Amino acid sequence: MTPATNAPRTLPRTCPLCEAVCGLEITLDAQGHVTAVRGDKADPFSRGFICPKGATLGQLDEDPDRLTAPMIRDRATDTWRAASWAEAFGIIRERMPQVTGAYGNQSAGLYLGNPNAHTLAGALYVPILIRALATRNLFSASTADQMPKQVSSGLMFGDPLTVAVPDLDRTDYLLMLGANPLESNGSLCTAPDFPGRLKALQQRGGKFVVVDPRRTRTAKLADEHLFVRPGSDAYLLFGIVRTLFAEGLDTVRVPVRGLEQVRTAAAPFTPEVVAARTGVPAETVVRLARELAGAATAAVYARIGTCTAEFGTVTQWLVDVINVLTGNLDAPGGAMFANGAALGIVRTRAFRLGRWNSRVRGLPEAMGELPVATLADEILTPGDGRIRAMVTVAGNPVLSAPSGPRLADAFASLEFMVSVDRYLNETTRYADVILPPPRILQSPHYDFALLNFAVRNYARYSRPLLPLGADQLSESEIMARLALAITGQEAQPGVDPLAAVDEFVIAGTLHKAGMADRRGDLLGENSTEQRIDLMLRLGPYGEWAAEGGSRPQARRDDGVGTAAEVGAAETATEIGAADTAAEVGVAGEGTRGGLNLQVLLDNPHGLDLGPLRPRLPGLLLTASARVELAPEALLADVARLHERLGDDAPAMVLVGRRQLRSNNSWLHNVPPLVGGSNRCTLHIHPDDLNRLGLDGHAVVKSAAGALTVELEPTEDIMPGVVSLPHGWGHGDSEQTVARAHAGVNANALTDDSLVDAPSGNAVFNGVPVTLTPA
Ligand SMILES: Nc1nc2c(c(=O)[nH]1)N[C@H]1C(S)=C(S)[C@@H](COP(=O)(O)OP(=O)(O)OC[C@H]3O[C@@H](n4cnc5c(=O)[nH]c(N)nc54)[C@H](O)[C@@H]3O)O[C@H]1N2
Ligand SMILES: Nc1nc2c(c(=O)[nH]1)N[C@H]1C(S)=C(S)[C@@H](COP(=O)(O)OP(=O)(O)OC[C@H]3O[C@@H](n4cnc5c(=O)[nH]c(N)nc54)[C@H](O)[C@@H]3O)O[C@H]1N2
Ligand code: SF4
Ligand SMILES: [Mo]
Repeated sequence: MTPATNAPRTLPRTCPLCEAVCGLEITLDAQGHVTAVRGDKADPFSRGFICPKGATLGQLDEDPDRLTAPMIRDRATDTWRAASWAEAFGIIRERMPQVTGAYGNQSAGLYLGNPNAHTLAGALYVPILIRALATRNLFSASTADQMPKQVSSGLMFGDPLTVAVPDLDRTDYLLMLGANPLESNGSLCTAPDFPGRLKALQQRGGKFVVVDPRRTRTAKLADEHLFVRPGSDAYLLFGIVRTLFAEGLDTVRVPVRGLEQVRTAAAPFTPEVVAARTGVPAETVVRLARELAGAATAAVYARIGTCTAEFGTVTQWLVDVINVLTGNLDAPGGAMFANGAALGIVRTRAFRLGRWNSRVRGLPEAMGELPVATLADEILTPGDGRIRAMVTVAGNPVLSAPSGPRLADAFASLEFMVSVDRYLNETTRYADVILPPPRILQSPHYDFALLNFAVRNYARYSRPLLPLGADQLSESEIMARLALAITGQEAQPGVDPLAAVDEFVIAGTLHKAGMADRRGDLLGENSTEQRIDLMLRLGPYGEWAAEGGSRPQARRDDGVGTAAEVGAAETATEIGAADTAAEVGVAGEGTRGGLNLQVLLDNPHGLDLGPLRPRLPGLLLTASARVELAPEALLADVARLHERLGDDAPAMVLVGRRQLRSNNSWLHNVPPLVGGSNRCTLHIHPDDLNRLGLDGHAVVKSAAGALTVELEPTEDIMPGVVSLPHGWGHGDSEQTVARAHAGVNANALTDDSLVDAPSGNAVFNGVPVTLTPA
């Protein structure tokens, strides 16, 4: 049971702050205040690892500036007051239907931020909100992040959630581009203690190479670091692909289609040609190809530095092309597919891209979402289908989306806006109503999304460590009530709206699995837990795996999908609710059966489910039942990539950087996390500093905007490149600590008119800028 606040105690709980999913041990005093946070040594996956953010989770959770009651803004005076839940939902129930009644469903927009990939509410209850809004104007942080990887995976494997991760603990050779896991702790590669895992790779005689325009902490640990010109990774990878073919080093071990088209596409990108564009010498390109092919096992891994770039999707595609050509896709020590324990969406049809397009710029839909880079256009451009009301959930796009200040103007012009958020911040300040979730430690936790991208199969469930207060709603219940309110409905007396959602999903899922009579078997102290129990039982390690939804037939049936996806528009952020379906038959392959909620409750420090196992071809959802090595949508962009070869490189370009003690925009109010090295400065090479006659501060100008920034000269960046962290710019914030360490909004410089063509993803890296003395 969820413990009552009574005595000092130490309890295990998963850290919800980043993709490393570390197990923590949290000590609470009798009043429920956090007195200590340590890494959980008994967790078989994270084995006691913790970072400075996890260690200060208590301070974050009890931040005096966090919102503890719903807030309502008076538009006339632009002032806020605390309100009851009844009043807050009452306003939404009145105003939202007025807007959608007058202008139609498309006049409502939804933006889902990053923490939705970490919260249970984001995974299980955001789908009901999406369904209630019934709008195509659906946006998320995914298109400022990993959408290129999902699009390339969708096109190659038939499912955008079938994302290959490096088999970190077994690989002999890792080529890592545009990632800095020593500070980020890893992404689309769930690996607690990523630094320790990299050191272990080296200790067992392996090698890892980092490609980054900055000499990061990860680059310093690496056996080799290569500077690369921002935005040019696709050229580098094509140079490797071409070399693999030219030297007969290609060893394809999985069923593929399109090998000859890839060979043809790669032909123009000789090591010499790509060297000129990337800054990586031709002989190094050749050597990388030989090393990748020659290593007993090898993996290429490319993350956000390469996603948020103009050729993001082509780059992500080439990563997996190399993994295929070197025989390392789906092989131990190579790039493999995790198998999360909770069954989610059972997809039955191959991924399709661009089923519809955005109204203003005609940008393609991907996974049911439109690019956040066109959100401001959709709000500001008059015409039918214009967005006039927004809901944001756990997002701060004014600081995180390209052309952030333009988005702020757009939000200011809305007729109505609701935000679900812990803080009154740069985005939520434009809302009419803010609905705050309770404390982190009052929320249950299961990583529905991230465990599908883990380097080991693993599961861990944490019950809330503290009960809800009388005046609090769980974030799950906020979603259920919000879904009702935006459609003008009110919870019926005596009906629990959250339980009603759960019953609907449970009944549908059981029916689909032909197990309608098993409702009474589900464990859990509430309907949310019963849903989790059902997802675990039907998942690949589950008690009911052989009987229910994860039978092979589930893949081939009528395309309706399980009720676990009821209401789930197929969004990337809903990766939470979704496992890739393909769990199919895995329970029969000697994995641990019998999993249910009780097993996880009995193992509160987490349960190891073994190393990654080969999953092809069963996982493939492509019509050809092969890996599509040369998707047409990507070959079209290769033509564009080729045309760009001749372009003059801009003299100075901007890239981002993540900081160990930040988390995008929202941890800057925790005193131990700001100051010292965690400041918003522009890294610049001393040669550039001198050449441009700069000192102290400079004005940085791009096509989108200008900022005055503090300069921090460092040899650890390529000449011709400057780097500014994102998530800062808290000058007007109500968060007192953050305001004192305000910094500037890097996304005042990034340009929402630029996107990666196939995925519509934002471009944050390689932005042309000029610098002048301040
Ligand atoms: N401490 C901390 N951890 C975080 C976050 C945080 O804000 N702070 N954010 C979380 C989130 S939301 C995510 S998505 C993950 C991201 O995790 P990572 O993908 O590891 O992200 P970064 O640390 O930003 O590393 C990206 C690297 O790409 C480099 N880069 C920039 N442009 C290029 C380019 O054109 N080519 C190449 N090859 N490299 C380039 C940058 O210099 C940078 O070192 O981190 C998560 N973890
Ligand atoms: N220039 C540049 N821009 C970038 C990036 C970059 O590398 N460079 N990285 C991009 C990436 S990878 C990402 S993921 C995006 C992030 O983009 P966003 O998700 O829009 O931004 P965050 O700063 O993560 O905002 C998270 C919000 O959620 C709130 N929050 C925290 N916990 C909870 C919770 O439990 N429930 C609710 N309801 N709210 C909560 C916080 O208060 C905050 O307002 O930024 C992108 N922007
Ligand atoms: S690495 Fe990530 S998950 Fe682990 S303690 Fe730090 S913030 Fe939490
Ligand atoms: Mo992200």
